[in-house]
Amino acid sequence: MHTLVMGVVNVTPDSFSDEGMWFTPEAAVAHGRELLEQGADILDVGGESTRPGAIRTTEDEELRRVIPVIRELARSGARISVDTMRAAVAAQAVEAGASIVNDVSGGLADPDMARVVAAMQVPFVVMHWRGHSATMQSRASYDDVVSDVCRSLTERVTDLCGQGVDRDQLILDPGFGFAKLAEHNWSLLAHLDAVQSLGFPVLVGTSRKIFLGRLGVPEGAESRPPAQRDAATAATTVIAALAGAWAVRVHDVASSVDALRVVASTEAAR
Ligand code: PMM
Repeated sequence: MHTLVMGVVNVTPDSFSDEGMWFTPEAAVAHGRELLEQGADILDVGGESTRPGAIRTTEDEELRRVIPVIRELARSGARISVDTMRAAVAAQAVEAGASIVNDVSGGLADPDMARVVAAMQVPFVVMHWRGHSATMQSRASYDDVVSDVCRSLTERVTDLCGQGVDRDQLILDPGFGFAKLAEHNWSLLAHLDAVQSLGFPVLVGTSRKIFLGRLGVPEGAESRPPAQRDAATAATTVIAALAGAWAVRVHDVASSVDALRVVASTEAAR
């Protein structure tokens, strides 16, 4: 089965990776349509920035940002995931047409999330998470990042299933950049097979993240700006696809769609 492309539609003024370029609902909808034309299989609509150090958005503001965008994009037939840590936002988003809930906290940030997701019976992305963005980088310490992340994800699965979520709803994500240093991100990328072996679909979200912005940059020099990290992102898409990932979450859809064409053509010639 080929890897899907989930295009990012951030309706935020401060997302690190696209600097709030799609902040108005009209701009976000137009951007979502453009990503669909470029070959996105899913659009991931989010209204709260999770960049390292970010302060939380209120629930009302999050709803105000994402619901009109989801409603409009769903009307044109797009498969939509909502990127939220709030159960109330997840519920209203699904009502407005989203069919996947993508929670970077894996149900930890909101005690109601598991119940709501269980009741709605939609796929639920459970990402490895160690606390909110304001403080997460102080928690980037692991004995062995690959086995620690796999163990935490397994614990989340047990907890969520205990709260009524069906195993078949779950998609796992190792959480690149969330309480992770560059070395942790590279280890996880190198050992995606360990995450795959947990037996769930895997989502990989490396797109434009800071560890890619450090590539080829001397120590002490500025990282490359996010928009100059797309070739590196496409390379991680190839690695994810070869490891059997269910989907990649990317900002620049066109380059990852092309990267996946390379993988498919090579596989077909074997
Ligand atoms: N990364 C971001 C936001 N949401 N969701 C999942 N499942 N996995 C991720 O890695 C992830 C995410 C942060 O990136 P952005 O600010 O560019 O959206």
